[in-house]
Amino acid sequence: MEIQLWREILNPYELAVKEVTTKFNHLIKEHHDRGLYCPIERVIGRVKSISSILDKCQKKKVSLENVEDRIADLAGIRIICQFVEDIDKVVEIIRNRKDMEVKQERDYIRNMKSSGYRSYHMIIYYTVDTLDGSKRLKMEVQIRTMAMNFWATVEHSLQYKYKKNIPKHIRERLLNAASAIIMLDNEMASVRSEIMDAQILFQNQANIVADILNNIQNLYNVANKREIAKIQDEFYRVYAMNDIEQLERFNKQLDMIAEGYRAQSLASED
Ligand code: 0O2
Repeated sequence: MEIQLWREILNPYELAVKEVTTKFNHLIKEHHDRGLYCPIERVIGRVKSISSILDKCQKKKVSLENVEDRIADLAGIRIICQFVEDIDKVVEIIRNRKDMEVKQERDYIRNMKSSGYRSYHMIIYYTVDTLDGSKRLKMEVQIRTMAMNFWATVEHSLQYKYKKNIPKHIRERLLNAASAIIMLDNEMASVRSEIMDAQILFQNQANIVADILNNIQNLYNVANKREIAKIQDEFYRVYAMNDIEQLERFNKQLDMIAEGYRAQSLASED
C-alpha cells in the first residue's frame, strides 16, 4: 500500500486519539478544580505505527484491505490509575459516556494472561468529523494501575528484544514480578483512603492559593501600592503557617476587601 494511502487511513485515528486524550485530560482537570479525587492519574494516546500494523496483519493473517475491520487498536488510549479500585470507576465512566459506545470488554485483571499481563481492555466506537465527513471508528482503551503499567512496559521491551521469544528463565522472573505487582497493588489499596485524603487536601490547598493569587492580581488594579505590599506580606506569613484553614480565612478577607472596592467604585459612579 502506498505511504500516502496509509496517511489517509490513519488520519481520522490520529484525530480520535487527540480528541479522546483531551477529553480525559479535561476530566482530570474538572476533578482537580472541584477538589475531588480523580480515578484517572494519566492518559496516553497513540496511533499504531505502520510497522506494528504490518506485523499484526502478518500474525493474524489479515489482508491490508481489512485492516480497519480486523485491527481494533489502530487508535489506542492508555489510562493509568493509582489504585486497582479506580479501574472499575474508569470503566463505569466510559460505559456511561454518550460519545463512546462500548463494543467489547476484556478483563485481564481478574483473568491474568499466562504471561503475567494484567490490564482492563475496552474496544469502543468513537465518531470523528473530518473533511470527508463523519467517521465511526474503533479504538482500544487499556486501563491499568501504575504498577501494572510498569510491568507491561518492561515486558513489552523484552518481547521486542527477544522477538517475542523471551527465554524461559526471564519469563519465570517476569511471572515472579507479576506476583509482586499484585501484592504491591493490594498493599496500596489498603492505604488508599489515607493517600486520597492527602491528595485531596493538597489539591484544595493548591486551589485556594490559586484563588488568593487571582484576588491579589485583581486588587492590583484598584488598591494602592502600600496596601498591596501589606497584603502580599500577609499572604507569605499565612502561607508559611501551612494551615489550610488560615489560608481559607485569608482568602475570605481578600474577598471582603475586593467587595469593598467594588462598592466604592459603584458609589463613585452614582
Ligand atoms: P502493541 O505493540 O502494544 O500494540 P485479539 O483481540 O485477541 O484478536 P489482540 O489485539 O492481540 O488480539 O488482543 P489482546 O490480546 O487483548 O492484546 C491487545 C494489546 O494488549 C496488545 O497489543 C498489547 O498492547 C497488550 N497486551 C496483550 N497481551 C500482552 C502481554 O502479554 N504483554 C504486554 N506487555 N502487553 C500485552 P499488540 O498489538 O499485541 O501490541
